[in-house]
Amino acid sequence: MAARPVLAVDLGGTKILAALVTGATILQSRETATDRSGGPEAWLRQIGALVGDWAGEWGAAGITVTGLIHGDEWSALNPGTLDLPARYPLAERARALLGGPVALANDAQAAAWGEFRHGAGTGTRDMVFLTVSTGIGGGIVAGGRLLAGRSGLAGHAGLLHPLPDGGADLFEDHASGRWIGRAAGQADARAAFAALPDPLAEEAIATSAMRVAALCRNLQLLVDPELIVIGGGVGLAPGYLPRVAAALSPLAPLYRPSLARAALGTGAGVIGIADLAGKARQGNTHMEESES
Ligand code: ADP
Ligand code: BMX
Repeated sequence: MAARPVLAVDLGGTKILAALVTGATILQSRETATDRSGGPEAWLRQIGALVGDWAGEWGAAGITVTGLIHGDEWSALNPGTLDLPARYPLAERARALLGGPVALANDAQAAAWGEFRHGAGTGTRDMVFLTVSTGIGGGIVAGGRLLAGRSGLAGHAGLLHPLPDGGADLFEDHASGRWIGRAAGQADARAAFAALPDPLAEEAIATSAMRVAALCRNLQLLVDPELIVIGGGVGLAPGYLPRVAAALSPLAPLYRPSLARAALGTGAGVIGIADLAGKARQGNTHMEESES
């Protein structure tokens, strides 16, 4: 008998997306705005309200979140992206909410896995995924394995320090969707894109794209992936990826990243965590599994 779908949730700094997923197919999905001033209990209640009437329709569950997943615990690394208490016991609370084990992963790592398994990264062995969204997240697949790293940090490109003497400054605070909204004098990045060709919006979006291009260049030197896949609300917005690509075009081929738009679009995270949760259901609880 075919396995039942996986209940997959992607909790970001701006939106919560819940879906029933089989393989690369999103059978149903629902979305709500993240209650940014609430806390983890409020966000779990939001998830409960989104998925409550799907009870009985799924056979495994996974939640992917902005922030650090280390074992069973969830912490913010940049509270500006989403503020939550350190070492929140997400595995235990999610299990209580959904009534069974719940696979967990960072949102960009899960999206990297989704794009590798079913999206733009199919057929590669080494790829990097970047989400340009509320913050900027990253995930690395190397040799067909999703890297979590020693503590779950692997791929956290948005937390790079932009300048050696920049103190606590973080890269994403100079390029993310939150930054674009502020720099463009708009409510958020979506409004900045809608305001184009307003010069302030144009400058903010172009500057973000130029900085993300520099990030891609550095990632190429560190990982030398076959592909850098770009997703997230800003990364997928019309005109953003072409601006990043244009900034990279003068580079010599050795250093120039191959860019691709996330083929799974905004569904990369839920498709990735669904795959990881499906592996866990089969008794393969190790989250950094190779494709086989
Ligand atoms: P999350 O960060 O919760 O995963 P998103 O990937 O949607 O959510 O990223 C949110 C950011 O993307 C916000 O800054 C938002 O304004 C921006 N954004 C969302 N949709 C669009 C769009 N269609 N065009 C431009 N920017 C968008
Ligand atoms: C931040 C960090 C990452 C996350 C990335 C993208 C927090 C709360 N989040 O760098 O873990 O992957 O933002 O998150 O520290 P998003 O909400 O923009 O998708």
